[in-house]
Amino acid sequence: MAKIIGQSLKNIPWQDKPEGYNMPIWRYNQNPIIQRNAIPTSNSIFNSAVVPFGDGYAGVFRCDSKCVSMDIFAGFSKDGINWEINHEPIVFEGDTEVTKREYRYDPRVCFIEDRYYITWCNGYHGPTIGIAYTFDFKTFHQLENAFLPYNRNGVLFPRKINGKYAMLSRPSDTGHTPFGDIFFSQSPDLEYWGHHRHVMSTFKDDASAWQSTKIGPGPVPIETDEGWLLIYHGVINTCNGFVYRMGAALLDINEPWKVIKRSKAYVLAPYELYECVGDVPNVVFPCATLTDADTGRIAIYYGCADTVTGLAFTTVDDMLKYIKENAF
Ligand code: BMA
Repeated sequence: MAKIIGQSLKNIPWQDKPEGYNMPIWRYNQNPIIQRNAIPTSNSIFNSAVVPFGDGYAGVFRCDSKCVSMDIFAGFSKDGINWEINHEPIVFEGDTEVTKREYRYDPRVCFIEDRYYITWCNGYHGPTIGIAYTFDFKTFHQLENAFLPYNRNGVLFPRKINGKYAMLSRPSDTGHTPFGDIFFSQSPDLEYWGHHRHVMSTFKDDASAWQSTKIGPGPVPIETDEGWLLIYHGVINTCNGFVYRMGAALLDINEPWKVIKRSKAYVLAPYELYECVGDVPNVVFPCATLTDADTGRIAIYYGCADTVTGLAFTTVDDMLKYIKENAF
């Protein structure tokens, strides 16, 4: 039995694996949990992140407006399934050069030490990684952008590693990025990032074609007694455009740029109608997990077809077994 190293979360959203199901991740049977028009101004609500907060949950949600302007909104839930999302986007305090909004999307939320950090794709003369923190999901303090443009998918580790804050990211371009590998960066203070290390690349041949165009980190990595469990997205370019699937890998606990094992088979792919049909078809895009260290349960929050938000379930044992069985 593998173990999650972390807190217990007795009220984690959960459904048992359906009888006879042979994939490591199964969907909530009432998906999608957040509809595209859950707030009055939204065209779509997807690629969003949640964390335990108080006796329930809080989250940061990507809501694209009916002008198709991308911004991030705070929200709250008692059960992790039914969400109340604020009708106004997050207002950040901080240096106005940095808080000046171009666009904001694809948030992640990570609790480190005493506060919640939000990272997101932040427009600053091109996409880069915005960072902010909050204690209460009411007041948000924005820090310096982590990198020069162009970068996307900045994902913090939930604790310092070798005395440094740590982040995964995916250097990119100004457009829809027809390339992309995952890198690891370290910082003494969450402002100055360096000691960059390559973590993993795409596969250019037939061995794992679903991740042949680009890959990017998804939810905050999950600490286990066998290494960091990383769930990520992988993309293939087809005659009808990009298809986004979910993959998984196990990273070394002290040197997370070293990949211990990586699955060549995807762990979740767009199969259901709400994943295959929407503003951008054929996209599953994971941005958050909730975990319960007592039971090994994992709840995954993911964007579906750039339109709605889905919930899915797995366990640390299911994931590690599948990664090992399907490793290169
Ligand atoms: C990526 C990001 C994601 C989006 C995905 C599919 O480049 O923009 O926000 O879900 O494309 O459109």
